[in-house]
Amino acid sequence: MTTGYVWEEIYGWHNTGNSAGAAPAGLNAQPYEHFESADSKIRLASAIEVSGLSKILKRIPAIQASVEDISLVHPKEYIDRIKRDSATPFGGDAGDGLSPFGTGSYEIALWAAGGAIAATKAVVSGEVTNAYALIRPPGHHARVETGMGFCIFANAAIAIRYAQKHLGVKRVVVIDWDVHHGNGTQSIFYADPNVLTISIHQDGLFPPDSGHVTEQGEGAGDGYAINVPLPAGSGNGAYKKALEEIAFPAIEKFKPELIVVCCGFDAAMTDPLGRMIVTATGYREMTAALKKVAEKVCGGKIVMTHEGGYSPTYVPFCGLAVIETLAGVETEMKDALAEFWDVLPDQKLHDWQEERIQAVKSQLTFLKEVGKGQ
Ligand code: 9RB
Ligand code: ZN
Repeated sequence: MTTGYVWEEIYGWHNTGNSAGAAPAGLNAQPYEHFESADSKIRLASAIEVSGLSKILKRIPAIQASVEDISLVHPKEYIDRIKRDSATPFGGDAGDGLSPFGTGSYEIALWAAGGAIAATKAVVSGEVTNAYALIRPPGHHARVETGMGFCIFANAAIAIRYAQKHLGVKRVVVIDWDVHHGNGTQSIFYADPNVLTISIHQDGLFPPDSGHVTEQGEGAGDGYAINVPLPAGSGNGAYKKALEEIAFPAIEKFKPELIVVCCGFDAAMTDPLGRMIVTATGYREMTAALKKVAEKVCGGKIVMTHEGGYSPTYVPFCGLAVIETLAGVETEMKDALAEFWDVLPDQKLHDWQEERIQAVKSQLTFLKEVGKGQ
């Protein structure tokens, strides 16, 4: 069993510039770093080296995705616009005014999508059992015609379309446990019954008015989108329950050939953008449980693509926990905060969280309809 790992130094060079976090900086707010800076990613990559984990992983070199690859999801006009703005000294914005990028980010975004493709190729070919693509800029908010929410190209969706076109893969499940709704990925596959998208997110966080239980797909894809909006404050118990009650039965019913995880760490404690309290231990358990399901349905084939997660000090512990678990090892680099945060009373599943999960489950046509997805 081998775990693949993608990381390229150039991902750290994607420049989101100055803002006051996510808000614009100016006379109203003193300029500071943008939340989606390179810090949490660079520090995770560093922890992977210093812990010794990188010696156990199989390093997969990213490729730069071609325009043809990106065109599997995005129209030429959008790709051209990003290329043009990225070539200017000031860069541009991917589309929603919240997704700034600097000079050269077009090429870096090609490397990010190509990192997801390379990881997918390695898993599908059997070169590795599973893989983690630590890529940047993120992708799960990017829609066909536009970037949004710090995302430029839809990395995971592009890799899935690539696998369908070139690698003989047909049926894929995307599970998105970033704290925000995976709206971009969902919209790309909304009418597609071959890709089941599952997003577990903080209810109503971002994008606004998105990720409701009622969004379940359309046309031939009706039933093949699942949304689990959890109340703010959810922790390890609620996330574990959402996986066990909804995501895992859906995966077992759908029987994918490959599972793609849009892996954000912004549902973690101390994330500045999320209000959840998942710990590194929680991420470790979620990954271990998912691995078991994947072994049952698709030979353990899991590709994870990195999404959000903005705590520079805690993301490394969470990322290590996930990648160690994918690889079936534990390093000596331990979450120093586990003794405080794993035992918070709110890590236990609360009644209102369980009620929400059961209410979501009861509304999902995919889990209701016998025979669908077979
Ligand atoms: C602003 C708004 C946000 C808030 C959160 C994200 C998270 C992305 C992520 C992106 C943009 C709105 C500043 C709405 O981590 N995805 O995984 N921006 N939010 N209006 N305004 C003015
Ligand atoms: Zn996020």
